[in-house]
Amino acid sequence: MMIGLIGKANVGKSTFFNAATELAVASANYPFTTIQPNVGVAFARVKCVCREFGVQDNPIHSMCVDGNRFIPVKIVDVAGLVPGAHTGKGLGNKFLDDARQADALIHVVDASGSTDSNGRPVPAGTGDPIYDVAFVEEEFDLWMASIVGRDWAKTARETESQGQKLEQMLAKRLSGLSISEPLVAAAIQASGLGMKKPVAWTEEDILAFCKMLRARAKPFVIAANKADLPTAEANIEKMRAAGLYVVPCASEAEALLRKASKKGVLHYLPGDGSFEVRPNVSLSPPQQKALDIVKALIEKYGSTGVQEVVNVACFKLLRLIAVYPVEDEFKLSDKKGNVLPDVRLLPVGSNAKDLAGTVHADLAKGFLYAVDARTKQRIGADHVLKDGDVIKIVSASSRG
Ligand SMILES: Nc1nc2c(ncn2[C@@H]2O[C@H](COP(=O)(O)OP(=O)(O)OP(=O)(O)O)[C@@H](O)[C@H]2O)c(=O)[nH]1
Ligand SMILES: [Mg+2]
Repeated sequence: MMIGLIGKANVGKSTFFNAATELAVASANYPFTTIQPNVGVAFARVKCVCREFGVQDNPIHSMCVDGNRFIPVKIVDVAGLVPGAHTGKGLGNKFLDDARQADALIHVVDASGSTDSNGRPVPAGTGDPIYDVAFVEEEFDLWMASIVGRDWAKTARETESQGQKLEQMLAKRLSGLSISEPLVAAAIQASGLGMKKPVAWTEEDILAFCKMLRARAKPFVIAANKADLPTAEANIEKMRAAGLYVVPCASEAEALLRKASKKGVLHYLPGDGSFEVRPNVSLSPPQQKALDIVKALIEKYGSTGVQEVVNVACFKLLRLIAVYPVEDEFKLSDKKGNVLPDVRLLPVGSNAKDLAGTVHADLAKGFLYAVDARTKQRIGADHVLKDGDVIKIVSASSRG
C-alpha cells in the first residue's frame, strides 16, 4: 500500500511529506528497504492494544508512545502539476508517473490562495483552491484517458474479434497503475457503458469511464494546506460548501512541532490537539512567538491536520485494519520476548493466511492454523481478521 501526495505546484506537498515522515523515535526498523528518493515512510496513528491487554510492549517494527501506536506506511511525494500537465506543460507527466504507484491520494491544496494556477506566488486570498481541486482532478482523468484511448479503434476491433472481455483489455492497459479487473468492470457499469460496444465508444465515453475509474481506484482526501494563513478559513468554508471533503492542514506547523519534539523541547505526538514545552527548557522570544501561533492554530482546528489526513487515507480511503502478529499468544511476544513486536496494516477482509503472507511468504505457504490471542481460539486460513486482532500463526515452515 502506498499513499501519493498530489497537487498543484508550490502548495506544500514536500513540506507535508517532510512533516509526515519525521518521527521522534529513532529506533524504528521499518520493513521497507529499497526506497526511491521521493518515497518515504509516514505513520498511521492508532490506539495500541497494549493497554487493553495490560502489557508493556516493546515494538521493533513500529512504535508505541503512551498507548499510541504509529504504524509505517509508504508515502510518495509527487511532482507538482499545472493546467495542461497531461500535454506536457510544467513537469508534464512526471507527476503522473509518480502517482501511478499510489493506492490512495492526498490532494494537497493551497487553501490560503497565495499561489496562482501555475503555482506562482500571488497575494494571499487571490488564488482559487476550488479551481485548483478541479483542474488537478481533470488532469488526472485526462492522463488516464490518454492511456486508455491510445489506438482505441484498433484495440476495440481486436477485442471484439477475439472475443476478449472489455474489462480484461482495459485492466491490461492500466496495469501500470495497479488497477484490478473488478474495479475496471465496476467503472464500466457506473459510467453506463456496459451495453455499448467498445468500437462505438467516443472520446467522451473514455473520459467518463476514466472519471469513474479514478474515483474507485485512486480515492483521495483534500489536505487544505497553509491553514495557518488568515485567508485560508474562508476558502475552507467555500470548499466545504462546494461539497468537498477537506481536512484543514498546516504542514509547516507540524514540521516545527515534530522537530521541536525530536530535540526534546516539547512533548507532542503527531495528531495531538495540544503540546507542552518540557519543564527545564527556556525558549527565546521568537521561538515562544512561533509556538504561540502554532498553539492558537491547533486550538482552532483541533490539530495541525497532517496526522488526520494520513489516517483518513489509511482508514477511510484504503479501509485498512491494524493486526498484530505474535509468536506467543500468552505473552503476546515474538521468540525473542519482544511484546507486540509488530503491527500490520491490511485491507479490510484480509484473512489469517493473508497476514501470514505479509510476515513471510513461507509462513503462508506452510500455514496450518492461527490462534486469536484475545479468545485463545484456533482460527483457519480463511478466517477474516478484525481491526486490533492479535494473531499467532502456526505454520509447517515455522516449526523448530
Ligand atoms: N504558511 C504556510 N506555508 C507553507 C505551508 N506548507 C508549505 N508552505 C510553503 O509553501 C511553499 C511551497 O512548499 P513546498 O513544500 O516546496 O511545495 P510543493 O507543493 O512541494 O512544491 P513543488 O514540488 O514545487 O510542486 C514553501 O515556501 C513553503 O514554505 C504551510 O503549512 N503554511
Ligand atoms: Mg515538492
